[in-house]
Amino acid sequence: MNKIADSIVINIGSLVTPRPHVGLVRGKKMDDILELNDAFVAMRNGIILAVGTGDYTIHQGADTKLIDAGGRLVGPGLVDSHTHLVHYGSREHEFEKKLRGVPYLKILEAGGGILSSVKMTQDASERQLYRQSRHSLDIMLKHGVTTVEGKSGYGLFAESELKQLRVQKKLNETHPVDIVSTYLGAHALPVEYRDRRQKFLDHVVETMETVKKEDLAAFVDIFCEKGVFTVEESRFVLESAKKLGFGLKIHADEIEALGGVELACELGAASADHLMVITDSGIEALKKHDTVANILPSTSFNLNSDYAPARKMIEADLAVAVSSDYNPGSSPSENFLFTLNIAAIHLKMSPAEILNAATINAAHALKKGTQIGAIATGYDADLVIYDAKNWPYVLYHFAINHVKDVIKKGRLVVENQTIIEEV
Ligand code: IZC
Ligand code: ZN
Repeated sequence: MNKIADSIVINIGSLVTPRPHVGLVRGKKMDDILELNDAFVAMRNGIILAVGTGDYTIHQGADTKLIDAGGRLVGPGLVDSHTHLVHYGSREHEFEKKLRGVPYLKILEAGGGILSSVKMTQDASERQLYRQSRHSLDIMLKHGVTTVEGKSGYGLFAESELKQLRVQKKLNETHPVDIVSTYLGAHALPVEYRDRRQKFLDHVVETMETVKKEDLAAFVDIFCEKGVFTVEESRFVLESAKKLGFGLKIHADEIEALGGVELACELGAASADHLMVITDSGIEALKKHDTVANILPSTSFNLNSDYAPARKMIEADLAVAVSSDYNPGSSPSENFLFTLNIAAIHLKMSPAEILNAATINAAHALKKGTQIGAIATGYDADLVIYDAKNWPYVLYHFAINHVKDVIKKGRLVVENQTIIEEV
């Protein structure tokens, strides 16, 4: 086998990664990562060729480019596995209402919340959506995110749902960050369908068929929540998605626990997301399945609400991921590192647990755990060089962007906090 690299990151003071080729990382094992000092990463054709310590020269040929990490920290590209990336406008007009204590679901019930973003997104052109979302992706990349999941759900009806997903496809093709798309037509019930719920769900399933035909999404998701969609409605949508060959996700136990987590496990969903008010029965179900428990602590921070019981979940041997939930309502920030700061302070997760949660387990939540989420031979060469000496420092020194450089599929795309290469 050819051992000569296109490029090698050298002089890595501390390299941190989930242990290579471990699969989904559950329970106690989440507190274990691999740390190498004086390390290098050799890359060829966008893939990691070798990871080691000391002498790297067996991988060096006449044309090999050396990237000097200057003794800094290097980790895997971060995977943000739950966002509502593509939407138009923002919701600061509801911010004061929220601060005065009006609950999230009350704002939605009054036709605001998700439904105000729906109106803005329906009215926006593809170009407007592309520009706003591209700006968000730039911020994410500069904060170390190299793969992001993005949901539709601000169109509700076929035309604008497909518009969102097409914009996302174009972004995926034209931006260094990889985007995994999820169809979330069942994000809210349009006001005009309040007395015809099943009719709307039929429309969601019909749209799903077009999404499949045009290959616009890998996953289907639903907002299973009191006042939004019931468990039975979720079953109808997710079973239809499964028949069409989609991977499954669910928004569950965010405000009230209805049984969405148990449903996700029964149907073999890749992840169940939110879980702020998860019950013992939900934890039992996740224990027996490979459905990833995807926690979104920025949302708890922003809504000033409960945090998912991460410690209890890890003690129960679950596989936990952490995501930003970036969206214009409950989590309006693309700063994934800040999400990880919150995971440390409020979820009380250890630095090692957070690294596994934001890389390999997040990758498994996207069914990509054998391709991204670790610095290991054969994985995509997605790396972050931090202006820091060690990983705990990044979590401790909060609300700061410690990312210096980002390498995506072997190419330097962020240098000194500036995006230098487009696709
Ligand atoms: O726009 O409020 N929770 N969906 C479910 C969201 C939050 C996004 C939003
Ligand atoms: Zn969400």
